[in-house]
Amino acid sequence: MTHVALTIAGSETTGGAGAQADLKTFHQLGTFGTAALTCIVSFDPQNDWAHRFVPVDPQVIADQIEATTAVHEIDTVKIGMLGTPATIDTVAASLAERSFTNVVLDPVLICKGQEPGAALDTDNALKEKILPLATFVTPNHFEALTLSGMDSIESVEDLAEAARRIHDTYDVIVLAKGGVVLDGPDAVDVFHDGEQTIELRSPKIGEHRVSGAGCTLAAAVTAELAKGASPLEAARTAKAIVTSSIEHRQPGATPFDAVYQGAYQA
Ligand code: PXL
Repeated sequence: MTHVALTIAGSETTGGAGAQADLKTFHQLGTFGTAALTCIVSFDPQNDWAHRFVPVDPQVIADQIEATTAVHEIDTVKIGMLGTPATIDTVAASLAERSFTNVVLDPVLICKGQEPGAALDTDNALKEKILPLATFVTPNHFEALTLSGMDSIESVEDLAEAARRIHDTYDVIVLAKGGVVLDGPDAVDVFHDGEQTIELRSPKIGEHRVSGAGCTLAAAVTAELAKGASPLEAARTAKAIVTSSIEHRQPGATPFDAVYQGAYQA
């Protein structure tokens, strides 16, 4: 039987990010993908591709999680964009009711198109209610700053320090993403599990962000953990599929391209 992976995430209809990216990643890595949608994002072509954001009714989110966990045996779940404090309360309650072995959190903090005030509430709720339930977290540069409380992250050493602080504060395995933000020829991620700190490197492919890279990384960690990989093995495979997905990116009318997972071979 194929291992099942669940994503609790938003829909990004153009297929680059969100649940769409998660499901493609799950499939490419040989897991049976399922999704509970938390919100629907539609970029606005009349307004510089701003995010139009519509939350899914909290009861409907709870119903989806109830349905898929009743149908399948699921021990590994990814959490992507939640977007509102009410969604966070619902997802936190659903997670607490079921004891998933692996809860992989992509701590999507700020989404363009949201009110800054609402985003702050959401960020705080995510830290208070979801992070304590996570076992593995994948912050980008900005999220690593916010979660570690550091003033700046300018080097791989800083990123490693942030990963250690986040681990020590929240008792989670951390895969912190340097992406294109840190200078240098490589895109560097830092893995830290409380015992070892390991740099994962691949040559940068251009200097531009590609939509869905973060979603793909966390989804790939989720798929690999669902299949029984160790956290470090999962992180290495995740780095490899993200690199491939950026290499094979899909252009569109947006100023950013979108990842494509379909060319990755293990
Ligand atoms: O890449 C972050 C992200 C996650 N989830 C959804 C999104 C986005 C960015 O557009 O729309 C639903």
